Amino acid sequence: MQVGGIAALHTVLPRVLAAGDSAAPLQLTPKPGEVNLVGPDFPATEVWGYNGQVPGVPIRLTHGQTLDALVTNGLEVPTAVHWHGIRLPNAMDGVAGLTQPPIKPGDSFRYTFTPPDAGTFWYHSHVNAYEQVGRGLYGPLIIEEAAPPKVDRELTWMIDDWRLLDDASIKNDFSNGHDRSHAGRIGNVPTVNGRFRDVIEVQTGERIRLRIINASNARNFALTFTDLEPSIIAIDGQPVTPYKPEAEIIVGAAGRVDLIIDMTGEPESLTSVIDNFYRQSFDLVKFAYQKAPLRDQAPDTSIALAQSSIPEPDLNTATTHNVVLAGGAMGGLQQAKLNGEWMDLRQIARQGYVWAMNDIVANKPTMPPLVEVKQGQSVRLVIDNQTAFPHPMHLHGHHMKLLSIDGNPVREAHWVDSPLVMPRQRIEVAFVADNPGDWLFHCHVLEHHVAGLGALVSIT
Ligand SMILES: [Cu+2]
Repeated sequence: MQVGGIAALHTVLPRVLAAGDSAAPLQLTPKPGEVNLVGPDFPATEVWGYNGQVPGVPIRLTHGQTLDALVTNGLEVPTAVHWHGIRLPNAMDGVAGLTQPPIKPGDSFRYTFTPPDAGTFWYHSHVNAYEQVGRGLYGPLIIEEAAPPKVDRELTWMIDDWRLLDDASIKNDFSNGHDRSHAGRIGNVPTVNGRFRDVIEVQTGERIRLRIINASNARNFALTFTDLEPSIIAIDGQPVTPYKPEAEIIVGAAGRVDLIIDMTGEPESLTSVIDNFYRQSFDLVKFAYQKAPLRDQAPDTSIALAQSSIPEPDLNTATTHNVVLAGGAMGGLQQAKLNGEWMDLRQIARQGYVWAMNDIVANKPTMPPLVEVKQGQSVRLVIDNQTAFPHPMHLHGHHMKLLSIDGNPVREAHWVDSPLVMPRQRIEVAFVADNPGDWLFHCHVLEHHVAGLGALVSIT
């Protein structure tokens, strides 16, 4: 293994600042492109990407800066952009058919908002997302803290997996019946920033901040860093008291984790980052240490982020809503309501749906709300996964405080926007419904969402 300079440019996403209050808007064009995902022995893969790249053009702002993006649709199908995890005005949320009309081919839509929180976020298509995200329409959205922890280097990893044929082309079987009713579209080529089995150069003694963003349609990750001991400093973009996890680091579909890693390996050694969420574990990526160490000992500066300013829910006055996730293969769902009519599962499945939330199958963006509250009300959701599959449950426009799992309080209640609810698990979250509008609440396994696992939270 030849280990050269420290550059490793392909893993350090270039810095692109969206225009603030002065210049022209950032031009964001979803369009076809070609990316070599698998490596030099394979042809490039035809993808859809923002400005033709995968991941899409990186957007970095400093906290308080306004995002101003002009999205011009360079595809032959309608699209829209959702800014995942940002507490933004409803009209900017990018859910076609709910918060805006779809952007037709050749048309433009201008998104402007000022993200209220620093952190690690992402943006992605929200029109036929199971196909558009699956073809590569996603990018990182980083809001920098005013005073971030001091590190030697910052890396952003957008992790994804692709279902590719032998010629490295994308298998065109989006949202097939099996994916809808089982674990979603799990691919055969996991990538980091659009590269399979990448090797990232590091230096002994180096301190790295690693922002991991899971852009997969369906794949969840459980990562170990072999002999390294990363500290988790943020989950879903929001700060947590730094801690070293005892087990794997779970990054569910759509989830994010920020880590501080002190590179403690020997010069010229290799360290694997291993996933073992599913039965077969694999090396996602490798670190390759350079010959020259950077320093002997890890720095002793603080790695904690400033606390978030999201309003705390009042659990004494919160309204409680039970949310039962049901359906899918081996789920035992007998019947549910589709278009307001009770039907048995066979009738529902004939129309392509297999999941229900509180017995209701989501089949269009506008539906009677699952939760309807006045602005400012504290809301507690008890999410009960009665299915045989994990579901990352994403609430738009808000962060929710994760309080308990199966009745046991979590070690530190923390903010989430896409908590992964494991099979037969029950989690409790709470939030202040302070952002008016109709917001999607849905499973971020994109095949599950299109097969009925979604609902609306309406705040007036
Ligand atoms: Cu799901």
